Amino acid sequence: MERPRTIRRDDGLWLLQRMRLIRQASERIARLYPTDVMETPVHLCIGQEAVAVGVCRHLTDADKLFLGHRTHGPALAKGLPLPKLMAELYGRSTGCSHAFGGSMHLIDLEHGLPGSSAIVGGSIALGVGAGLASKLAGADFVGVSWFGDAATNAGVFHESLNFAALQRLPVLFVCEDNGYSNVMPKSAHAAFDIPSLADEYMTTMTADGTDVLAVHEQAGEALAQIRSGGGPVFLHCPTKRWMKHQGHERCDIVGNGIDEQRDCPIRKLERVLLDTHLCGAGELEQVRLSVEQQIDAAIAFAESSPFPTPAQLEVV
Ligand SMILES: Cc1ncc(C[n+]2csc(CCOP(=O)(O)OP(=O)(O)O)c2C)c(N)n1
Repeated sequence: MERPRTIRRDDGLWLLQRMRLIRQASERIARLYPTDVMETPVHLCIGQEAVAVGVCRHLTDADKLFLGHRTHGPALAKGLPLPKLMAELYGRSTGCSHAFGGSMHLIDLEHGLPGSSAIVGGSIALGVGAGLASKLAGADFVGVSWFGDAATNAGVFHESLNFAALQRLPVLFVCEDNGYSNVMPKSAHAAFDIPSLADEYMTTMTADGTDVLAVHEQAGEALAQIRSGGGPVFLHCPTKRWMKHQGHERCDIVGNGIDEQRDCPIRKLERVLLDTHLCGAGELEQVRLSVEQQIDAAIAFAESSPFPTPAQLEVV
């Protein structure tokens, strides 16, 4: 389907700012990581920013987002303050999980991030639980289960989709499908087509996960259906992971099909903003510079924060 190439200026700028925040923070983490200042493994999402940002533009602080191991992008898109993320990576007590979580266990209750799971597939039932809680309480928040393509192999995936569909729960399932489980291609780990299988259970939509306008549009439709009581929706977003599965290096899988010029979600959005005269080149550069300043400040905050003490283990 042909995607719209226009967007409201406030939406366009928000999407650009958040994607730049995720991209530039990730690039900075990649540069710092080999110096051993971070007390945690990191799974970066460079190239995948459009999925996080396009979905989270439609979420409120009340909506509960459950993540897996590749957390930084969706957490920042949902509203986790960058200084609290950086401090967590640096293992400092001012981190969002008081340094007891690390990159894969980010918590920010104020912004609807109750927790994440390093167990592949572990986030899926948690989003369903939040959807069930919302329904039972007569509340209007949505549970969001966020996972990669490999998580669809887990038994809990099928149980969760089945239960959410039967109970018509307010749940959005987001499959950020980068085509790999670590270095294993999808053809070697899934004997099924993910959206076809999900479609057996519920309304299923697919959006190009390198195109933030496509994700933004489909996620908007999905959440409108969910919020109006129409039951759960599965959003499948094929995308590209530019980095190795874990750590600071670029992905070197032969035949991974990545073209950083063609596939860059930020370049794609900037082109639309320029072509539609919503922004000028100077303004785009201002966004980039302002994000660099935010990153500098976040790192200074992390570096100047204390490490946790053993006594803090008992009070958090
Ligand atoms: C149950 C379980 N099995 C294996 C692992 C090791 N592991 C960590 S990440 C990963 C790949 C996950 O791929 P996917 O779910 O597609 O997410 P992506 O890393 O591509 O974002 C694996 C196998 C794990 N953490 N949990």
